[in-house]
Amino acid sequence: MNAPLAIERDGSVAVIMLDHPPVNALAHRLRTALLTAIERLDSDPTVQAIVLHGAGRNFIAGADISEFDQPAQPPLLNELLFRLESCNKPVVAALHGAALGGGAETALACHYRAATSDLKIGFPEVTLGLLPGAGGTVRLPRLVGWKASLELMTGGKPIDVDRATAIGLVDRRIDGDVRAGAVAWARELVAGGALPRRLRDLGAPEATAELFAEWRAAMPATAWRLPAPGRIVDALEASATRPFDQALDRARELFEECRRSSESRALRYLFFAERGSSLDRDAALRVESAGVIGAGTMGAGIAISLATAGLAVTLVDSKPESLAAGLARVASTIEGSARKGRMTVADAAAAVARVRGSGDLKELSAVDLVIEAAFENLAVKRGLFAELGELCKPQAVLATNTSTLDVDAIAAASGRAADVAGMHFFSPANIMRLVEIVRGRESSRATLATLRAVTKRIGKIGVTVGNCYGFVGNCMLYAYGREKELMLLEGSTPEAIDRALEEFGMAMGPNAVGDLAGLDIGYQARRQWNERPDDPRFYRVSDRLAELGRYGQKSGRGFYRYDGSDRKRQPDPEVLELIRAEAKALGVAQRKIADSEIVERCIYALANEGARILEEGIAASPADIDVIWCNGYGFPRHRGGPMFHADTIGLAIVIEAMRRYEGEQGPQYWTPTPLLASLAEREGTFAGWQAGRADGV
Ligand code: T1G
Repeated sequence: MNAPLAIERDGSVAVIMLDHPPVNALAHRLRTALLTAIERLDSDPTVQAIVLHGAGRNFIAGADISEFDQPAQPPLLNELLFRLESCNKPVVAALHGAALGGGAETALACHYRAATSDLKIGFPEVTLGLLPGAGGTVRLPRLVGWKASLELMTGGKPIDVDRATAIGLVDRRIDGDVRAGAVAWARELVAGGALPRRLRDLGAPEATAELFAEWRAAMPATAWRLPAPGRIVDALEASATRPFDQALDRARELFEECRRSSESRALRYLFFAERGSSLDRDAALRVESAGVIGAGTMGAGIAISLATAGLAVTLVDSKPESLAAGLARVASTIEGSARKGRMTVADAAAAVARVRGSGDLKELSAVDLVIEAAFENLAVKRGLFAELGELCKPQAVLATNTSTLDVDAIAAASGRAADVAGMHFFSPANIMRLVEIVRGRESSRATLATLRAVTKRIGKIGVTVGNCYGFVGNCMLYAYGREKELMLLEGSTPEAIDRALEEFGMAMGPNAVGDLAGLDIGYQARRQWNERPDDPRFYRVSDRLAELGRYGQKSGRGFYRYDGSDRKRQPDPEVLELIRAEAKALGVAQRKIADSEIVERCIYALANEGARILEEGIAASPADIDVIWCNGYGFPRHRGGPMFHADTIGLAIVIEAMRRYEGEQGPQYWTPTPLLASLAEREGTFAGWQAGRADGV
């Protein structure tokens, strides 16, 4: 294993070049080597200044997140940064790429900070349920003040070099070779007799007594569901009211409280789960051009994602008016991103220019990748893939965006099934991060690796899943939705169910989601499902609403009314009457249903269905299921996903509740999946089961 850093001399300036792939995370071995290097250079009389720089694309991506579940090993980052800041000669941070979390705190412990244009500096700890625990809460306010510190740390979003320079976090922008620029600057500093500038020597800026109380009051209610945001404010407040070292001690205490929380464990679990299995880069084919078939909402969204990531895109639609509308949507959406500051105007113009329209499939003969997003009908898709199989070049990968149809049936029509797989985007495709990559029976390794690589390149999370009805996400959605539909008939209401699940942390309750997606869409899909349970109560209310033309937001009425100018959902007495009438017709007894039952039945139904999907090999791991539900269905990230959550509750407790519902509801839906039952029996967890499989146990 190579050394995690190297010392390079440039005359009287010594450069510490961190080299700890893939992102220079401050793992134990890097901290140890860095401490040794600092002590050596600080005591070397021939060294007049030190530059700290990172090899690769990043400065330092932060502490090593994987170390937080193990006992901390000295030197702790706090100690290391105290020693770095204590150097008796100027230390210049040469920043590029990511300088995040502990990486930003390391930059703060340096005396001077230079950065290139690709800098992304910030404090994302809050997204991991943590807080900056290595001095950031004490040093940062001394440099940029309280408001910027509160924004950066409770928001967690990195900033670029211009913003960092504007607030004083970066002293000097260097375009081009930041290492060389920093070395030249270090020489200037030495020549000018500049001394080390230590933030710990500065007093904390004045803070009004109300500042932190006002900040707390302004934080959204959802921020208080997590341990970190409030504790970040506490840590910063301690910096305003206590001497440096005591404030640092307080920050460490608060950090430890966060680190031990189940929310932080869940968020750190997801961080690695979302980076999943290896990208199999060696097998991936090169993709620089793509064709998208179908210029509707999904096709345009997919085209936007591809073009924004730098791919040349040919958007094909046989209807000129649909194509024109699709191209207009692509342009307006990308230009809108520039207006919102998400990309530069120049980048937006370049992305729009990368998308061209055509009415002729033959224009796709030379593209590297085709993504079909045509009408959700098997005959239509099979016809298209038969043509694509003929006209596309041999190395092209052919993907279908189907959400419910059999990928194998579509692949077979192409005559080259090895080149075909599913690429199930979630709507809106340019926003939602999740893509289910559906493995067909004959999908080759190259095809799957190529789709994984393209998904990563367009900034999304690709999860490879098996080919069954609804794949993983929508298959589990039926179990979740089934329970809420049954509880409507049993006496609950759309607003009670949505409120209970939103309080649990779901981004949106299932009835509101149905109204958003369109109740007609679900209605059509259920008609095509040949394994639909033989139960007249199954999605009875959703079906009745769709049959009445109450499709949801698009028709102004669904589970809710959307009359107001703000289009906010309003309870609708007519819906309650309809539900009661259906319940009466079905002979379903009415009762009051507690929030706890609503959450248990919907969430445990997910875990049980997830266990079945694992047993059948449709999902490769519980973590894949959790990534799908947290990125495609709004499952609360601080609970880790349905499988992680079930582990956290305890499978024995989950099974006990399921047995209770089995007694009340009957065995049709509540018989525990054998895997779940056996794990509960031996007090196991889904995570432990997966680890055992990984070890080949
Ligand atoms: N620790 C451990 N591994 C990390 C890591 C980290 N901080 N960051 C990335 N990796 C791994 C990742 O798992 C993947 O591994 C590979 O690097 C490439 O990652 C003390 C408490 C830097 C913007 O939250 O945001 O510091 O899959 O695919 O798209 O107070 O990684 O290859 O095996 O994301 O180019 C705070 C997290 C930590 C930053 C690069 N820092 N990382 O994006 O690559 S807490 C963060 C990122 C902390 C201090 C506090 C991104 C990136 P594998 P990738 P990328």
